[in-house]
Amino acid sequence: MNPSVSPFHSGFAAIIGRPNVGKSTLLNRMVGQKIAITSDKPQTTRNRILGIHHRDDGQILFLDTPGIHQGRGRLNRFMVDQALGACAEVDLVLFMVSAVERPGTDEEAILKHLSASKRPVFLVLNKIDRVKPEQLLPLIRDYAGRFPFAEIFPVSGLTGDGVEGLLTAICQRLPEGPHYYPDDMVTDQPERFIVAEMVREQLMRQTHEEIPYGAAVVIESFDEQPERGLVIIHAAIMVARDSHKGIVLGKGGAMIRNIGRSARKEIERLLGCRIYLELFVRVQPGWTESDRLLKEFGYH
Ligand SMILES: Nc1nc2c(ncn2[C@@H]2O[C@H](COP(=O)(O)OP(=O)(O)OP(=O)(O)O)[C@@H](O)[C@H]2O)c(=O)[nH]1
Ligand SMILES: [Mg+2]
Repeated sequence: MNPSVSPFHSGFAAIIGRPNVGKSTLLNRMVGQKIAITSDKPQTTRNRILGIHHRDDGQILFLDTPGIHQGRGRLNRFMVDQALGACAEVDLVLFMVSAVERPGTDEEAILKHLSASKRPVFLVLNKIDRVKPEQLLPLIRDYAGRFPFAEIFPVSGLTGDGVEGLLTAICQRLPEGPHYYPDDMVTDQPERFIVAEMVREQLMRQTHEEIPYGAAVVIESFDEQPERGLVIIHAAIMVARDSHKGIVLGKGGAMIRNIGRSARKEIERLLGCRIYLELFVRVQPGWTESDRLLKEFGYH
């Protein structure tokens, strides 16, 4: 970092939007490291996740949030509260939409909330790699007619197109401020949390229908053995029904072995050492509606 650059800008930017528009993919790109899990299924992210972008002229503290949706139940309510609550605590809101779809009632509802929050809002039109340039302009006009966006950025979190310009503009909008975090820190999430998320990512990616939505992952032990260059992790996959247990285990244990193998590779990349990962499945009927269990599984 170049200490002679001044002034230094720093502050918070929340990324909000419907599920599956690409918020976590963009967060990972802006942070330069995978800290948030992603999948092609909606409602992948469940917690607010801090990701830090460092640059010579500033530090941007991003809050990735769960997709805002109409789902009922306590877990869903927790997720939407996380997202809407984030808007109240930041300097800037990035409202992300998919360039592939027209705005719908979900977008309208979110914009209504943003009108009340009084923060400057950037429109981030994501997935532009999937549309022709001539399709973008009408969409931009449509959104610009619905809300007084401070700025509008077409980007692709997948290819990185447009992301540098977005980062520069965000930094310029932030107030002058200190280095809140050391230069080598990309998130404040504990390693155990990210590890549990990486197991859950594979559940999101490899299981179907209601199973990933009724699953949570709890790290039961995390035993670092630096002399062997090894971390031994025991994690429990909580499922909502007896019938889900057999599906997560798979025929002869094939499914849980695949989940474990894929998660282990990601965790080894994250922690930079060998991992021994042991997975179990436990049935916890109705956990998504129990305040006590939601809290126990990290949703509080
Ligand atoms: N083509 C394309 N796909 C993208 C882009 N960004 C994200 N995706 C894909 O969109 C899907 C959803 O991405 P996520 O980053 O998990 O979306 P999210 O908004 O965080 O979703 P929730 O956490 O469920 O709210 C994944 O399959 C991504 O690979 C993009 O710029 N272009
Ligand atoms: Mg997400």
